[in-house]
Amino acid sequence: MKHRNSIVLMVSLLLAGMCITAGNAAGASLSDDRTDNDSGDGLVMVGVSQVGSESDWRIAMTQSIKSAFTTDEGFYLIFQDAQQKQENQIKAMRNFILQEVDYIVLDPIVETGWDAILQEAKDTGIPVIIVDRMVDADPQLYTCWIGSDFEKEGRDAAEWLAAYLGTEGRGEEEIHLVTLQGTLGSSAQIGRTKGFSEVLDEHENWKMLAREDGDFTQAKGQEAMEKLLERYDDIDVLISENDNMTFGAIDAIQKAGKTCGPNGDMIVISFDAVEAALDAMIDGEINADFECNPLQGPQLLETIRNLEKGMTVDKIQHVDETYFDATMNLPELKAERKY
Ligand code: GZL
Ligand code: ZN
Repeated sequence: MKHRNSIVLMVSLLLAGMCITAGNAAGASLSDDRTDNDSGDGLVMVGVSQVGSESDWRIAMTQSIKSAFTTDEGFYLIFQDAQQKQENQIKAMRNFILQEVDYIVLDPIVETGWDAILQEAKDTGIPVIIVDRMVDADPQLYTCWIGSDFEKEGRDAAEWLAAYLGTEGRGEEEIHLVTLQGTLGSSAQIGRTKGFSEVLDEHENWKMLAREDGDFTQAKGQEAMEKLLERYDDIDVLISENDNMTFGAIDAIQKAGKTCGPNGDMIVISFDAVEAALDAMIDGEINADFECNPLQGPQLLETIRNLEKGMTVDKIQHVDETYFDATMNLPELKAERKY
């Protein structure tokens, strides 16, 4: 892939004020020119449009990308945090096109609204790689997608609950559930809700009382849980579609004078399995947590490397994931994890 040079530098300097960080993982200043590195090739320029910094998971994913795409590895990274606004992502992508980056990486906050900008990138011949969340657009408009199987996460959580209730002798009991949903329309929310619902429908003694939008943040998770606790006095299970909403919900549960976790009034099932959530599980506040692996930087780096060599890459690439529950040796497992 030909590498861009002086136009980029001029345009980059113009964009310096547009809160777009450029340069290598250490965020080298814009004045660093992109002259040849030791190997004599120019640096491969990658523009990344990230959802935001709304959760521990997101911070870990951002770090994974920044530590993969360094100048030592032959890359010039331009990283833009959209503060959870789709219009900021589209603006950033337009800037990347203007700068003639070699690749655009998009983590789309929601699935819809991307056709036009993806077409613009395609028309300029810039490959777009989708990471983490998915777009609802013509697959011809992007090279590949790297991320989690969100529906599997949701199904696995429901199947864990069915097994757990069985061991607790509550397999036939009427079970009252509530759900805190992530950013509505995001593939993580769509997939987790859909996957869980498919198994929910197999248990006629499970009653989903309500689903509330917690937007994947701790504050909104707490607010939504407070509303649910006011509305329902018999909640047996909370399904929370990410750990940060779970942290907010636990505060709301405890403020309401109730308890949660393996020895509590309420079973809590969460998603992401970030470090702070494993701590909460060790403290007995969460029953099970379904991992969503944020360490996608290395797989993204390998994919771009392969594309640079002219190889074709798999259109859909799932990252490996597992789950944790209170029966496991969590301190040991936590020590091995990178996030
Ligand atoms: C999932 C990712 C979600 C996380 C949340 O891949 O898109 O967004 O589960 C994050 O923590 O906000
Ligand atoms: Zn009940």
